Amino acid sequence: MAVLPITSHDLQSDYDNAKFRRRSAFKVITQAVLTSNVRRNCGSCGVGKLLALLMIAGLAFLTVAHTNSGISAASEIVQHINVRGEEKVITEGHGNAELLKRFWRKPPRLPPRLPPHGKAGNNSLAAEAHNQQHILGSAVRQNKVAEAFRHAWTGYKNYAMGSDELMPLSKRGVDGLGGLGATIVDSLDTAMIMGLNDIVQEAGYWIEKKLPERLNEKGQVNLFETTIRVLGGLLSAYCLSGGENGTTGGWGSRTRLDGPNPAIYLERAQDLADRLMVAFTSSPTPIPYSDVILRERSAHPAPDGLSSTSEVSSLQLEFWYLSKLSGNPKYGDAAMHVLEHLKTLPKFEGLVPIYISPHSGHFSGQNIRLGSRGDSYYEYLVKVWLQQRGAGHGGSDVSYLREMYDEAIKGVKNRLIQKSIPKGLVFVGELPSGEDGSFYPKMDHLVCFLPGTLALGATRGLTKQRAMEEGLMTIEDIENLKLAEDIMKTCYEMYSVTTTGLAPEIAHFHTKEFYEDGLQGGNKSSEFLGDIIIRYADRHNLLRPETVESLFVLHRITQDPKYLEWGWQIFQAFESHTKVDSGGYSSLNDVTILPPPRRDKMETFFLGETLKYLYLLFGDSNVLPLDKFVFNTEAHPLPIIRKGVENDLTTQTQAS
Ligand code: DMJ
Repeated sequence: MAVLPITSHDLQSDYDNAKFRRRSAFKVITQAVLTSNVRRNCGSCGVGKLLALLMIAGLAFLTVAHTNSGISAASEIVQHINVRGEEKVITEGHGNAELLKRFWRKPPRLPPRLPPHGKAGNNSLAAEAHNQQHILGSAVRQNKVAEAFRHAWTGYKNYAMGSDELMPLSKRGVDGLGGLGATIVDSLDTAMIMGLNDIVQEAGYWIEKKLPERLNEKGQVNLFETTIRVLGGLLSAYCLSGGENGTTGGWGSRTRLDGPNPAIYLERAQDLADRLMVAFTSSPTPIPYSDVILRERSAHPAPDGLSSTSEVSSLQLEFWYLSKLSGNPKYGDAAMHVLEHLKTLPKFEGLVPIYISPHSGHFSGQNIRLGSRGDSYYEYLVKVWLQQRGAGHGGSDVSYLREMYDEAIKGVKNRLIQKSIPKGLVFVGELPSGEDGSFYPKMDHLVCFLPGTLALGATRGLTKQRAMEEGLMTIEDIENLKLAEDIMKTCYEMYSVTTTGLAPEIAHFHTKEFYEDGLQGGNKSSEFLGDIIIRYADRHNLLRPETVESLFVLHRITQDPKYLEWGWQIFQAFESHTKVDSGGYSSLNDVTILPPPRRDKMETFFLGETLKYLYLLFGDSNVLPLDKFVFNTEAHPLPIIRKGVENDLTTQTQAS
């Protein structure tokens, strides 16, 4: 029997013709018979005519049944969208019923796509309608991210409240960061931004009641981790809850926040910082020791005697802001002294080795990279400059930071950027043996902070459009923004190339000099399978934020809607593969196989950073505007201080 084709074109025409009317099943059948190919074909075929009519009637019945299944069908569809936004073939061999169901399934309702910037058309009504649709789609996505945050928090609260991290598979807590309830403090400002007041209260009251005894009793912590996660989290909570006056608005929130008096957050921050200060004061050089015993107020170098370059240079946003809030310059002085010292050290085209000795004050070893132990050195050069350039540190000029940053980025472009083969992904490699050694095409996922940092540096947090209009961008800025977009694409492809749609911890890139066979990501439909090499030891995913962080910044700055789609795909992949039914999300041991084996840990930065950046990505760009706030390296927003408002920092968070 000849199967009569009903093409998507036919279906589309019917839909278009009946846009504003619901049509009955009877009309569907009669119209199909009278107007479609069926009528023409059936004219010359008696048996065929009968079979065709029966088939159409059957299909119409399925349509009605499908329509009636309403919400459940819609949610089923959502589950069947794979990470590239296409319909997924669920399993092979589902038989005719499944085929018919799929054939008649409405196209999945993806949140609306924006047209490329500036192409919305001249019709302002159409543009407004489009805008409304976009806002709606964004709200749906933001809700999904907020639900994910609640799921993560609930798992933590049920099984690990008060511990640093949740082990979601064994349903217990673990103190991997010194025992200060790191997940609580890291999560608090995310809950504030999402307007989840019950969580704000739970976290806030824990900080009020329990954190003091932890600070008194707990032992060893890492200076950097504690500063970025705990000190940064407390300071940001203080800022977002409106400081002493307790009113919000200036950062874009419309929600009144509950929880303790915000002054508590500042008090806890100062108590913590007073204990951490010993890392600076007991070192013989401006380079702080890496470890602090909080209850003893003593500090120690790491076992090998060295500090990480990124760690000693990523404390300044937090300590400096604390000085401004408390009126005590000692915090900012100590932290800024590190950068002033780093300025004097010899570098290689602005690039620096990943270790530094607190004993000698000099860099140690040759290893240069923007991945682990190097990353946030480059990030803080530009962020501290942005934070303080309008205010000055004790009247001093911070333009040296911008100069160090500009020089470093030139070095990155000269020495660390290459293109993969065959498809030409722009990636950032390493110089493990320093300036005289060879280039190594390895890129940590951590390096994916760089697109966001480059974009921030290029426009100073303004949109590209505004920065261009105001003539603020140099040729170099424009080049850097282009580089940001190229590396962003590579970071996205590191997700897209794997079977799960999630990135590995480390990727290697195929170049003329370097190739390893048989180590591909597993997504057969990716055109970059041959470019990205994923070694077995590097296939884990720790729920890290860097890629979505950069997507957020790049979307704010370029307003290119593709970044929304990329972020949504990544979020869906996290949902599909890392969500644990009983609560929380787990890291993965291997992103290239299905189902991916899980790792029993939910890192604090999944709540503090990853979900926060995703939420902000899909939201209104007036919330925490990037020319007024700078995010520390753990995604805690701190205000950019301007001259004239130094004595009243809360004005920035209160003026709506
Ligand atoms: C976070 O603690 C911070 O983003 C840090 O700068 C790098 N590592 C993690 C997230 O991956």
